[in-house]
Amino acid sequence: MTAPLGDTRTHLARNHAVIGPDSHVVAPLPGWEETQGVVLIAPAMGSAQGTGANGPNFTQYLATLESTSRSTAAPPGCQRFVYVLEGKASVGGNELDADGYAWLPPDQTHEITGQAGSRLWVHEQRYAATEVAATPKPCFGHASGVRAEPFLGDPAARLAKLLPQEAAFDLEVNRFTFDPGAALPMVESHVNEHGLLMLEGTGVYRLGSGPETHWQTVATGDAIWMGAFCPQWFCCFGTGPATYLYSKNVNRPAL
Ligand code: UGY
Ligand code: MN
Repeated sequence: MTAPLGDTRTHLARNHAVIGPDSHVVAPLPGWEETQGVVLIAPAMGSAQGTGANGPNFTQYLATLESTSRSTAAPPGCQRFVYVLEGKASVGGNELDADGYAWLPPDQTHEITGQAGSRLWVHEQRYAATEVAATPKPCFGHASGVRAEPFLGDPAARLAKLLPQEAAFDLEVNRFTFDPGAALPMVESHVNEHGLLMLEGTGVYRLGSGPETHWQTVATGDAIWMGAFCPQWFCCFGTGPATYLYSKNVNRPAL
């Protein structure tokens, strides 16, 4: 979806944001060698509002690889999740093709390289250690190997949780697929934040409440930040299914 000259689909609000591909500005990625990318979601979004509101507690970005691109670490104390959108990448010695993914624990050196033209979605977030479990070891998988379950009993809305459902993880990364006409069964509002990337299809997202309510048609490539308690609802429309990939902070006390 493009926007007319001087217009944009990008929308910033106090507790949510939509970043449309029409407003992407490609730049060298800090922490990566010879790699161009686009930061979709970052803590700086909070100050962009000028309201003193909290921004996101994580960063999500797109990386486009050259044959010489390389990264060896996330920022100190941060876990890293890498999802291959297109092409092939080698992450921590594991060869991943499209829809393959990797989770890397904080403060552990690793190497990421890949074929020229490959595109990665990267999520970085400070890891919150817990007394109940040790920090997990690196974890690798492919979306095709994860069973998608009906969401709250609806077989037309199917949720695949890519990371192990264990207390040691303070992060979920999920793939959510909706058939045309399928929707979230309610307007959710929860303490967890989300960072989302539309992988395929079209739909409408409702974000916020009251005078802040924003309805946005979304399509492949759109990114959305939903802050804590941001009311949220999605319905898929169009001729085919819609799938999005999203993060959720989990398993840690709210206080
Ligand atoms: O996991 C979730 O909270 C999910 N149901 N939210 C969403 O899709 N916006
Ligand atoms: Mn949610």
